[in-house]
Amino acid sequence: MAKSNDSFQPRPEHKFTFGLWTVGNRGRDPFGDAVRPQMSPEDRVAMLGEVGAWGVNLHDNDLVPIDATPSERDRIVRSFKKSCKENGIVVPMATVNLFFHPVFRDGAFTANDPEVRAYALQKTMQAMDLGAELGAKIFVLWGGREGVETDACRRADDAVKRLREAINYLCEYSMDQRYGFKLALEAKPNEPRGDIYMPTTGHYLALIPTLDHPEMVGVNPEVAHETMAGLNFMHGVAQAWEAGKLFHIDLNDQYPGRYDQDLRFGSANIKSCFWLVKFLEDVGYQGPRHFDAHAYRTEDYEGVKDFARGCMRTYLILKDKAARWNSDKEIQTILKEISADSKGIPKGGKFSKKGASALLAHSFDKDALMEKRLPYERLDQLTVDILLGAR
Ligand code: GLT
Ligand code: MN
Ligand code: MN
Repeated sequence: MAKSNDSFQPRPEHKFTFGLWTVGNRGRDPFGDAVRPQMSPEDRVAMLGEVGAWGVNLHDNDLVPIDATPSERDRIVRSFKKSCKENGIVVPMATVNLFFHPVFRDGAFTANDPEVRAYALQKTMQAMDLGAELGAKIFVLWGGREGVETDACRRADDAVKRLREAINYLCEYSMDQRYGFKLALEAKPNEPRGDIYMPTTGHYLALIPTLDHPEMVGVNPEVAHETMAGLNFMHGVAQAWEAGKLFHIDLNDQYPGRYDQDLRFGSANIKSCFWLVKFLEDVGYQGPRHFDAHAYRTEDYEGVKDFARGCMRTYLILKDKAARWNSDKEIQTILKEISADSKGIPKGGKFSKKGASALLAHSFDKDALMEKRLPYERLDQLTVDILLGAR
């Protein structure tokens, strides 16, 4: 119920995480150069500690440059671990960058050149080594370059087969090394490719049961990506949750029909973000709340802190609103009424011959059914009242 503003302070149990690439984002876009200076990974970790985050996630090359020697790598990792420890920051998730280097111009696991595919596997295994060393248990795969501008380049079902083969391989590697990773697959419909394979979370949910180790693999849905596809994000999340596949989540915000904006959580569609937070809290999602977003290009690093604090604060405000919604008497009464049971009517449920005969024999009073009110206007307005602080 009504809580003091202190309840909007992030605490470790909220499991708020940020990508190293998010707070370190320098504001480069396809048309303009960086607006913020480079910040070391150690300083980014210190910033996350300062704003009250619980953890940091990273791609291999957010930390270790792609051409680092083994001894450079070890030195970098040592220093990073030290700064995580000093700032009380954990690393729950790691991932691999298979999109930045030009070698991935035709994709990584789905590229036509078998040598590129092999390099992508090697790079991912090394990123898994790095993640495991930092204590990560979730490994995200976002196939940003796995797509096409022209479908002349390959058969789309061959791409699916190549992707499956790569994921199977990586599951075996994780088991062989006893890393205990759960793989979380992240969908996106387009950008940077014209079309990306596995454009939505639903596509990945359909791929997973066809893998050799489906129990190891789930999804990492991102608000912005499903919104770009014009979908109801929470519905996708709910389906993933119901299937036991919500291994991770990328929170941010996005206006539909635009480039991938990765806006501060809750800055564009408060109402959809509310339903999302309410869903996650209602079902008791225990994974990290990861913000894959970045500050406006107009900000300096003080503004990046405002951005990071804002993501967490909005989540906690919406969590509080969800608790108010759940304990609102009028809302609860409406909810009870709209799904009230009419006694003595045969139902569907689990099939039985007897039940089916009873159902077939029953005569339904459609007019009476139409008399039952469905006051969704009122229900929605009550939601809006709560969100706008009028209730
Ligand atoms: C990149 C992308 C994100 C992915 C990251 C993981 S990298 O920033 O836009 O959506 O989650 O590879
Ligand atoms: Mn993401
Ligand atoms: Mn994004």
